[in-house]
Amino acid sequence: MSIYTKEHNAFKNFNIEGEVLNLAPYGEGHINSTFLVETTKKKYILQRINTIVFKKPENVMSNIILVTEFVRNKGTLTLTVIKTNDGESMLRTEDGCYRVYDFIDDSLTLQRAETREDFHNSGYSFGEFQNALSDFDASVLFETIERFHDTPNRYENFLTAVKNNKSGRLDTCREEVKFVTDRADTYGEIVNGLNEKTIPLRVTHNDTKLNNILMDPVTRKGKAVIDLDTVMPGSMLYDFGDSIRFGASTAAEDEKDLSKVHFDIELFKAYADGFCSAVKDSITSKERELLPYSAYLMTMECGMRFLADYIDGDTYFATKYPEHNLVRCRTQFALAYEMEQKMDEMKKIVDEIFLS
Ligand code: ADP
Ligand code: GN1
Ligand code: MG
Repeated sequence: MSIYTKEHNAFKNFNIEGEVLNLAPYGEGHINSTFLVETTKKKYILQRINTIVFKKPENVMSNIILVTEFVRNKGTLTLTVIKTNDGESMLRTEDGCYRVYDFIDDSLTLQRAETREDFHNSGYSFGEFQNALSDFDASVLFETIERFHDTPNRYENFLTAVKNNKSGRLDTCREEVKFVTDRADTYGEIVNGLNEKTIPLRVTHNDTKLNNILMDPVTRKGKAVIDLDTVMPGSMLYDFGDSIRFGASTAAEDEKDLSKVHFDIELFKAYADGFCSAVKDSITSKERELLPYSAYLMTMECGMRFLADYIDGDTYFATKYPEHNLVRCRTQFALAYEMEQKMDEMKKIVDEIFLS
């Protein structure tokens, strides 16, 4: 019998075609447990939703059903939720909440852009995804994670983690903690702008890592935007900044050798070109001005989240070894530091994009 018996048992409750041939872990997400299931007829994605992160998974599924129906009606390829035999969008079992999607075949998940063109294309697709949601009624959406990109609030939570030092690891990361506290006065611009309404609130993806988009292996263009758990009202700047954080690095998010981790300004330019060409008709001058800053901010925010989780004892992000979150936060801080040095160059690139 397979070691994934619980997952097999859960999968049987969904309205699937064929008999299961294989079920195995899949992908490199940090939040949900993802499995590829091959049946005699088709392939599916089975996920156990992380209910520590998503406290109300039924709200997540309600958002996903609404958003996918909306964009599908506009002709966009998107996730297809497979219902349970009882017609529900997820299954609650003793070991957690499961959902099933159709596997989107003939697609690539990139952990790193292989060429600048790949990254440019992902920027265009994330921009287009936002356009597709521009007339979506945000009031029907649940906030699946409260204050998800509220960086000042993330900073407060970070300070609480430092104060409590639950894992006793604080002495192993004093330098990293100082890197975050030294920059305390830089975290508020987007949240303040949203509150003061100088930055528009839009429906955004909020987790625009390169591995949250499926690419066409032939054309190398974005095929489908996935991982829709955090689609919520937010700022376009979150989507832009988070993509740069993950994708404009010369190394993996968990590279241990920091001499390999650099912020690649050419990749920044490629993504900015793609994203801005998609949102050129809707982006405001304030948003334009803050694009470079958003890259820095999302990188600092993610770094402080990794570090807080390390200090808390790894309760949020999936980790493969005890220092994994510490290694991750170091890459983020290395990138944020280089972004600080290159801020003027980034601004010039954005200005040139809008002049051309
Ligand atoms: P997490 O929230 O843990 O990041 P994701 O929903 O992003 O989980 O899924 C993890 C990975 O599984 C993705 O990066 C992608 O490679 C793959 N994946 C998820 N859904 C699909 C799908 N419907 N078709 C093909 N691949 C998928
Ligand atoms: C998580 O789900 P995944 O792996 O695509 C996280 C993001 C972080 C990212 C860091 C719901 O993204 O916010 O930026 O890890 N998602 C959630 O890699 O917290
Ligand atoms: Mg993901």
